Amino acid sequence: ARFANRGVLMNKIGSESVDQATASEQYQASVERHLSNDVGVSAENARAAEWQRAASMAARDKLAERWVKTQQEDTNNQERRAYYLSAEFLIGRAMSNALAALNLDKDFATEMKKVGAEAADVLESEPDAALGNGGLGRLAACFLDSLATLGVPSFGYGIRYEFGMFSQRIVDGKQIETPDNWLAFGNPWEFPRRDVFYPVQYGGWVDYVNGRPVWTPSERILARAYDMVIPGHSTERVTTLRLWKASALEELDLAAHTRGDYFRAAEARSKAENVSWVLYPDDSTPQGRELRLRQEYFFVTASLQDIVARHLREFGTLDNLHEKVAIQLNDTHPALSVPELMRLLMDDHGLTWEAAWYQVSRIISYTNHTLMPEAIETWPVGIMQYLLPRHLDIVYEINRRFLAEVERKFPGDKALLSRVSLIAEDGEKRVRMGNLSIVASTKVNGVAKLHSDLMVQTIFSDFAKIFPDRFTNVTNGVTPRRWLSQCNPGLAKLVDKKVKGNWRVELDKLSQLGKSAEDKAFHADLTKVKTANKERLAAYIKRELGITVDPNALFDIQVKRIHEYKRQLLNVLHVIQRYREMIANPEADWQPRVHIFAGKAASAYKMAKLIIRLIHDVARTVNNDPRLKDRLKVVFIPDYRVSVAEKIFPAADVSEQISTAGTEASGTGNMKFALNGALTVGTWDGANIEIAENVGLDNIFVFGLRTEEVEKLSQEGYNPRAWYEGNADLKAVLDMIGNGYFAPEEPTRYQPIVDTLLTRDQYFLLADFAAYVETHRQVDVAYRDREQWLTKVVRNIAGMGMFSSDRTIGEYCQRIWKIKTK
Ligand code: HBZ
Repeated sequence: ARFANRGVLMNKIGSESVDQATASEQYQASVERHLSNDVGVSAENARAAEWQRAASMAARDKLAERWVKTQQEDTNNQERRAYYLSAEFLIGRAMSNALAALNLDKDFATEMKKVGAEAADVLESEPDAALGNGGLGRLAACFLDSLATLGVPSFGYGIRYEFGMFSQRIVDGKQIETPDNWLAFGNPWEFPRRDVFYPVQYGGWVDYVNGRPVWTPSERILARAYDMVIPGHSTERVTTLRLWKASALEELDLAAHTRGDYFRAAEARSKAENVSWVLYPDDSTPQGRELRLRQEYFFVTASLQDIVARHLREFGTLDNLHEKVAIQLNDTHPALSVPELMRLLMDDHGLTWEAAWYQVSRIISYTNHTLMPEAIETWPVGIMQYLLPRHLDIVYEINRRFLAEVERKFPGDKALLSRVSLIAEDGEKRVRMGNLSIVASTKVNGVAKLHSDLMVQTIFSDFAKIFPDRFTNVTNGVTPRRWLSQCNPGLAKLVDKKVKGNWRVELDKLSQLGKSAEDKAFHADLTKVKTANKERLAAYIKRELGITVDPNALFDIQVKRIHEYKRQLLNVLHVIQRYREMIANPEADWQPRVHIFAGKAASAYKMAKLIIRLIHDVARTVNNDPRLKDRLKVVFIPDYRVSVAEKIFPAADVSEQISTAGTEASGTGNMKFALNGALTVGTWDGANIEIAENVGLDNIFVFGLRTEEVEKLSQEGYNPRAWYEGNADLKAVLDMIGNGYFAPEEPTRYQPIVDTLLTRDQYFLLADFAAYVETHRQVDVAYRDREQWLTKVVRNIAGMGMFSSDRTIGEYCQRIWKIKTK
């Protein structure tokens, strides 16, 4: 049958053109073939998930052709490649994106109709690949999309976690984490590369034989490659995401098995596989667990061995490695790349220290994603000594040479030496992974202008003095394919009508919308699309939670990881204040609103979990108070993830981006909201500032303390209790929380929240409360003036051109990796 098919195919290729109709028939035939040959069910009996597998396998075949072609081109061209090393890739679903990239979305719909399956259900049955926590991981996924689309010779490297980000269930208002078994039904998108594997070694000791170091490890496992093809858009180019799975060197300890010791035999295997078993579900709070360090080294060494092997295959020498390889460290999680690449070059390939360092420092660059001191990675020297003794030696030697250089440049500054040292000596000795990354890097970048400025003024100010040319900014971006074209087809269609050129790959073209900013007919079209999107989200909320929300109300949305610095709690304070005002004056003409929250809390983060619970208790109280007549609703959407985000962003009227100024490195949700026509209520923080510059200050609601003001207040001695005493509304709101108004069955439930706010309020919620509430009054007024509001909406969309991850990747190519793009 296969050959018969091929005959048909050849005939068709032979004819004038393989036109769309033929490609369409081929795809449809391929889906049906996969359904019977690989999934093993008949079309009559297939369920949504089975069609999903068959349809994705058929798409994957097409991608494989592009993959082979791309690989061939890159091998032939011998241009520099970019390697993006990241512990996290938050991909989400692959299907819609693949179909769009292959231009098969219509054919897929036709085929599903033909066989009587519901296309939407089939797409919905795909599990998310949630191999990341939040912003950092999703950024990596957007970057892959842009690397492919820009045709950059590149690979992403990471870990094939068996279990990704936990699923969040809410029971009695409390978060319950359950394992994310995303591979339970197999992963139709991956290509296991059975011939690609590398040893990964841990432990043991280092001897010096004739002055040369010899590492004798005590443990050895394997890293096996699994590839996912990432398609580009409006191009046949793709990129590769190569993920490593840990496995035992031998599947079975045969000797133990023969002795009848089955437990011992299986033990080695499970111990080895442990390494890639689960994603650490902590966002912006690394914790020094040995398994995490094992994971970091695991994917670093496998990736670097792979890079070196590829280079040797292509060039036969390592002399020009630095000319052909650029490695980007996505935060410090892959920072062991520095000593590991040194080790590979010196110990395995015989380079001198100087020659190896020359290369390493031209290959590696580092992106920082946070200024929060508690989120900066350090590892106890003791754990490093035990797990990676050779690497610790190398780190010490890098440090010795580096500190000698600093001493030459800034003689006698002992305090400086101790601050920039790669080893922290106060208390338990620790390796500072940020410092290690900086010292070895060609470039170090932050992820938005403010963040990059603060980075060199605060946490890395000493390094900015030592290496003034090393620091730079590359403002984040998001892929307009997933975050507009695919998630908001209604709006995409309107944009298609108004904008000349391919905005999907040249997002700057959106600026053409500016001339329609005051066009009433366009406003009417936009309103239709937004209402339909809100209806869709309302239906989802109804289905998931049984809560009815009115699509005509203003949808005010905050979705992101739950973290004190992101201030979901400030949002809640405003909701309670609004509730108070409404019951005090129920007859007033209140703007109906739905306040939507979603996000996960790290499992050990008590305060974040308590905030989730408070949101639920406030929701219960407000949603059931008849005096409000449904004009105020509060909704917490559980299990926030990429596929849920795709339903949420298109439905927002107002986007909440309210972190304490100076704390949110960039934010990328802020960009997705604005791109989908929501207006931002935001602090002067992260990329909000650049969004304001691009959409115009009249079209965004900025409030609250600026970074300098926060700093000043802190210096002067911030006393939150004074703010509480000084504002009757604020006092009433906090008293309601503290008195158990929202938890009558357990009145002290939220005492810890009130206590931290009154005694410390580390993130200045009380200082920003009044301005925030006032800004929301202005939002209500602005929302009622429909034409004015829609003009602002258009100016937001029109101004989002620069926030494409294509622009971001273009800047990395030009300024950091020195790679040409088309
Ligand atoms: O990276 C986020 C920033 O908070 C956000 O502002 C920025 O837009 C985004 C992309 O640059 N940072 C993170 O998401 N950080 C982490 O996810 C993280 C995860 C594990 C860690 C440490 C940090 O151990």
